[in-house]
Amino acid sequence: SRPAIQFNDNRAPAGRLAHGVLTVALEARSGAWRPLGSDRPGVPIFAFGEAGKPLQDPGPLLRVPLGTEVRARVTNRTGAPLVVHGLASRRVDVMDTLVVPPGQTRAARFVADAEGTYYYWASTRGEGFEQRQYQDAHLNGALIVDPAGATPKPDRVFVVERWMPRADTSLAHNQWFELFTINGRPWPLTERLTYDVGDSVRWRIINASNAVHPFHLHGFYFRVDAHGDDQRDTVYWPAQRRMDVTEPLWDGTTMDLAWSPDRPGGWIFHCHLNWHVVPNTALPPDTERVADRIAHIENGYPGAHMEDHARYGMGGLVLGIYVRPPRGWKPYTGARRTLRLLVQSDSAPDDSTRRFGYVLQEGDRAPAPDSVVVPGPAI
Ligand SMILES: [Cu+2]
Repeated sequence: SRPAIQFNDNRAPAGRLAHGVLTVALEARSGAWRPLGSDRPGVPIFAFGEAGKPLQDPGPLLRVPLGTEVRARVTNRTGAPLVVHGLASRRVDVMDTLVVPPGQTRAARFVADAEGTYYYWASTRGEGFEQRQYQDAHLNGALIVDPAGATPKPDRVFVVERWMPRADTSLAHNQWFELFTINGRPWPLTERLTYDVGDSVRWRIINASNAVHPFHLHGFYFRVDAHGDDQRDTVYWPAQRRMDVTEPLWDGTTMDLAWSPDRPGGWIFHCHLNWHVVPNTALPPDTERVADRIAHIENGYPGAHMEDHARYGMGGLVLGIYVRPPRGWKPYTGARRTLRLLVQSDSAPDDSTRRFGYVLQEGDRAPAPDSVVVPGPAI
């Protein structure tokens, strides 16, 4: 049987760092991935692990100060040729790849020569990053290069990955059964983050999937501090930083962001593409028929109620955040204005398509059922 793949929350760096040298032994092999829970069906995928330790999804975190020499050995137990990208210096035109024949071990030795948020990735089928999916798609690991000579500010590293159930690239079937994960798990199994009001929150997001994800934070602006990919990172100087609530993270790219909660509550950070946050697909042997899956995505799963929407009506790329109230905090008790926002249509029954819009009710009288305001009313 295949070894279980553990989830990697990217807190503990792999390998041994001493005297300016990181020594790490990686292994790639097939493992049992159970992203929906240890008691639910899983699927075999390839994953990286440190030699002699459990496989991890995403792969082991490599984290070193600028200028560190990295000595990485990679053992290939996938049974197929393994091409590893990103275990290389960055300040070159084209990074070296590491080709590891089946059953063999090869070594990469390089200097971490550029500060930033990077990653390494691999494939067994000779596919490029954009074509890679199915069992190769989680052969990813973060590579973080911190400034030299200073203790890095506390941060978190999140690796976004995609899984599709088939090796072919036709979307007709696959798109209904793909899974998007953050550090190996989809919502609602993603890590819950807890902060205090006033905390400085720093995240490094690595999109190791071949899809774009416009990431959106509820409740707060975040500051974009860097953007990059697996080879280049542009760390912004203060005048380049900008405040944002939604930032597209293109295929294979990375970003550093920072924010600070100024009020308590429950919040989420999520991909703003609605089909990346639909309820998670079941995995074989429980996979639904396509028609059932579509019907359930559109109309909800049987037994799912609106009060449980967060658990049963969402999946994929969502992180839950709880901001603790400060000592002595009291909920707002001042005056409240009640608004009723209606979503309705002004289309006639024989129109070819229906137009929906918003209209605001204030006071006792409901607006006409076919009234909408375009664009929606300002609140
Ligand atoms: Cu997305």
